[in-house]
Amino acid sequence: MSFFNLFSKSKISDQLKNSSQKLSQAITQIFTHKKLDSLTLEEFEEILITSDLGSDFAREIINNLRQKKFEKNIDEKFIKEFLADEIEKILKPCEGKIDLDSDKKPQVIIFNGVNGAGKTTTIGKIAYNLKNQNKKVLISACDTFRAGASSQLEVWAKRADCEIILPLKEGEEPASVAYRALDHAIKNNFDVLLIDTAGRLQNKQNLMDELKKINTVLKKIDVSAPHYNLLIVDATIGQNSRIQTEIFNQTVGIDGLIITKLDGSAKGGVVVAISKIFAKPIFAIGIGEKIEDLQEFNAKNFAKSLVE
Ligand SMILES: Nc1nc2c(ncn2[C@@H]2O[C@H](COP(=O)(O)OP(=O)(O)OP(=O)(O)O)[C@@H](O)[C@H]2O)c(=O)[nH]1
Ligand SMILES: [Mg+2]
Repeated sequence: MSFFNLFSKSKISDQLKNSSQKLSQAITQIFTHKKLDSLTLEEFEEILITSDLGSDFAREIINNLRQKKFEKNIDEKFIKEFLADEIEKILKPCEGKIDLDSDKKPQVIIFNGVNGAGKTTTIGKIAYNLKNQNKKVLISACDTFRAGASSQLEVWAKRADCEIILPLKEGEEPASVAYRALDHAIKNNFDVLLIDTAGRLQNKQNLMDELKKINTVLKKIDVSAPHYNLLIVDATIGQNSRIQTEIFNQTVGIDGLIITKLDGSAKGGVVVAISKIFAKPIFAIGIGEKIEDLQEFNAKNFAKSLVE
């Protein structure tokens, strides 16, 4: 059992077109009629960095190429294949699967992330998907901070046809809502509890502490909870996502990522940079605003789509 019995029909290669066009055109330009000399390699390194693939990855690729002895002119096709292979190697260990078949019920999943990353939307998509796999799904609205947050989540809960636990009053402590939700989920034999949290910048210490508190309170009911702390990352912010991953990880321990807004983003390369540094599982990718716009993360497809 995973999030994905219902696959989004759109192809990741279409979604990553903006990322891949930029990279591909640049590669074509520098590798046409050129020898693999150090100037070409420098230009290539620059392209990899501006494509958000990350400086560590770029350096490694260039060193790797430098050590190869090429007799004839190198062509674009070779470079693209080589690059796609290297990207796939980095991404492969990050293909993540959430185990929802565990005997331990409910499986509790907390959605963390900065403002507007796509937490609430992603919960809607996942709830819908799991519901369609006959799972009993409870949603908890622990974003009690922003007016309108609960009603936005309620709309998603209705679409997905799932029950929701709402704050009793505006500004109720998020940890208190989470507590009530887990209590309800256990008593009513739910399979999965999805917890929405308010968006927060990683440098707001008091808000980060609030996330810790949600975790602590859940453990009072079930020491094994939460089973997953997910970080929802907006791909369009590019390199900024690295620092977010680091700090959220330090605060609550991130078990995996969901990377959103890969549709149309020209910054798909950042998935490689994040994977290279954190090697965290990527449980899903968001490729649109609709309820079915969530996909399983496949390293090979992603690598190919990024370079093609
Ligand atoms: N194109 C695109 N838009 C997305 C995706 N995921 C979410 N969005 C949009 O991003 C915006 C913010 O999404 P939310 O789900 O409200 O984000 P959030 O993290 O809950 O935001 P806060 O609660 O304010 O922190 C909305 O307009 C969503 O429709 C995606 O995969 N692709
Ligand atoms: Mg939200």
